Amino acid sequence: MSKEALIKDAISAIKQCDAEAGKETVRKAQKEGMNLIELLSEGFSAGIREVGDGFGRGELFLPELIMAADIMKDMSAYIDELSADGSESAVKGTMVLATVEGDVHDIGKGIVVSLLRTQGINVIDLGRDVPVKTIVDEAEANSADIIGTSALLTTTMVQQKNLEEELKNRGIREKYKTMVGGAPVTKRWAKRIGATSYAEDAAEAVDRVLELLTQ
Ligand code: B12
Repeated sequence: MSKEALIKDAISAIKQCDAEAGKETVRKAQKEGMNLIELLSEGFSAGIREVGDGFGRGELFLPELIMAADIMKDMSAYIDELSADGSESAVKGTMVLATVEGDVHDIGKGIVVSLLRTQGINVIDLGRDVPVKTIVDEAEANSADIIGTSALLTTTMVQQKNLEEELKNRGIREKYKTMVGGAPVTKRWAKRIGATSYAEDAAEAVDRVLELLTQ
């Protein structure tokens, strides 16, 4: 089966809210030797965006969007399970990662977490809707090297700025590298708020994190 056909099936599994078809596609892709992270980003993620667009146009209802988002998370977890080869690679650094307060979108963050873990980064996933104070407390408690935040709403992006301020107020800004991401977040925003780094997607996040850890 071609890569294009597998991607098409992945998109359709999300649109049909069919977890079994999704898992079957993952297994087929693995058999074909396809990179499963690619299937996740080009297939399943594209599916959830299409469902979101349909919801935006009023063609789908919220329960359908929520169901599709749940299937998307199942697919992400399934790919994680299959990708874990049991071998412990040397830990290259520690990063805390959270979706900011007021924001429940955690699918993209989950993909970033999964991909970083495959690259030997010790990622402490704080979940979603996490207050800035908790993020900083956890970074301190875990001696993190990097603090990453995800924001999917234009109204919650400001929490990424609040994080920078919280670190400054505690006199510990220089201790950490900070990294921001999420669909509405841009390189320009990162620069404006004084974040150390920005990445557009999970693959770029890995490159940036590895760079930050060697600086
Ligand atoms: C799924 C979804 C939901 C699900 C979320 C389920 C979940 N567990 O995540 C549900 C149904 C719950 C939901 C709720 C809402 N949603 Co919504 N949702 C979406 C949707 C369709 C897809 C988001 C997604 O998962 N994308 C796929 C992932 C893989 O992509 P990603 O998140 O961008 O992540 C990638 C990168 O951004 C990056 N990245 C992400 N995080 C990080 C972090 C770091 C550190 C780095 C480096 C990189 C990085 O890497 C990821 C992988 O490559 C989008 C529409 C869209 N087209 O994006 C709307 C969207 C984000 N939602 C929107 C809205 C408005 C809402 C609601 C307010 C709706 C409402 N009126 O109730 C609520 C908000 C509730 C809240 N308080 O958070 C708007 C936001 C508008 C805006 N700009 O502010 C969007 C854009 C829809 C729209 N067009 O209007 N939503």
